[in-house]
Amino acid sequence: MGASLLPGILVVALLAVTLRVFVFSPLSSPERLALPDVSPHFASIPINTGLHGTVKLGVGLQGPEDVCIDEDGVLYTATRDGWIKRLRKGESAWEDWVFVHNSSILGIAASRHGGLVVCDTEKGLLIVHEGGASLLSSHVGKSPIRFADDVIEALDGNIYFSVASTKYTLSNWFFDVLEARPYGQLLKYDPSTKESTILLDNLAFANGVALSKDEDFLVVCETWKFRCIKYWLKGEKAGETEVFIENLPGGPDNINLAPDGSFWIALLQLTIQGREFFHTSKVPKHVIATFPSLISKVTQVFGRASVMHVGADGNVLMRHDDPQGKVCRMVTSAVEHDGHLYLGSLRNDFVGKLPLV
Ligand SMILES: [Ca+2]
Ligand SMILES: [Ca+2]
Repeated sequence: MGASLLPGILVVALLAVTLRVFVFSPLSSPERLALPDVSPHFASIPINTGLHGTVKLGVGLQGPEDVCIDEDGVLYTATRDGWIKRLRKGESAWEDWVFVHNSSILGIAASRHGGLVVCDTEKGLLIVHEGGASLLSSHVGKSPIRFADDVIEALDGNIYFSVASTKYTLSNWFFDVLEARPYGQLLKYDPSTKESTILLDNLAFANGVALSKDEDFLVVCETWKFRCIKYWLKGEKAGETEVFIENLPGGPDNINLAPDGSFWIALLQLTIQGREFFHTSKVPKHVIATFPSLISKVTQVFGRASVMHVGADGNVLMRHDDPQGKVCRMVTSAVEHDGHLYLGSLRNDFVGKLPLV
């Protein structure tokens, strides 16, 4: 009797799961994701354990996604508890600097006029000074700015920032990767008009933004296209785009200019070898989006950490990895300063400091 009931129960359970997946999946018509070719360019620079030499600056920080350093060498990060924290030169303890409001802060950049420009994934673009935070830009046209991700200020005062997704939010960002439809934007805030405008639309999860040393171009990362785009600001090609680097061995998160004009790009591991079908087939995408606890089972996005050092010409110079996430997990930002790399992460409880030798 019991044995004869079993197939029926299994069929009902299977139907219930199928129904749940297709009725409750938050994705609309996901696309198959084109995974990067394993380029010989990267094969010549093998995965290593270079990030194992990372020293932890402070523990107990909640997901310090981005880091930046001001003219005086003060290190800043924004943590999930709503604080912008800072670490002065020679000190060992992080100071609560300005309370913003909640866990929604991502990219930060030092402003030449003092303070920081800050991406708030719920409110838009903020300026943060000693006295507190105020809103610089909340709308582009009539649309509210949501999921601002990374920001950089140019010498002329213009502020460039990315919107990762106009559809999804920080808490369900991986749905944007699974849906694989481009909802990202590159925006420009002009302080003379106090308005934001769209420079580039239909980007694949627009993430890190960095200016070149001469500010003649900027680079914006497209996380799930495994590439970064160059957007010309000056010269004959002003307003045009071209590929800066592609087929990256991970999804680029934040990008930062190094003192010598090269760039550091933090990479997210969006796949696990052998489980690529979760990105290339449509049904598994709906399954993961319905049961998000599966994300860590089919990606190493929260585990392995990688940063790439790339020249101003887009050629790879070096990489540093923590393949098992032993010391650093999910590094989201790498900033070079004074012979060291400072590492932010949504998953670590410290900012990393890696000597560059
Ligand atoms: Ca930044
Ligand atoms: Ca980011």
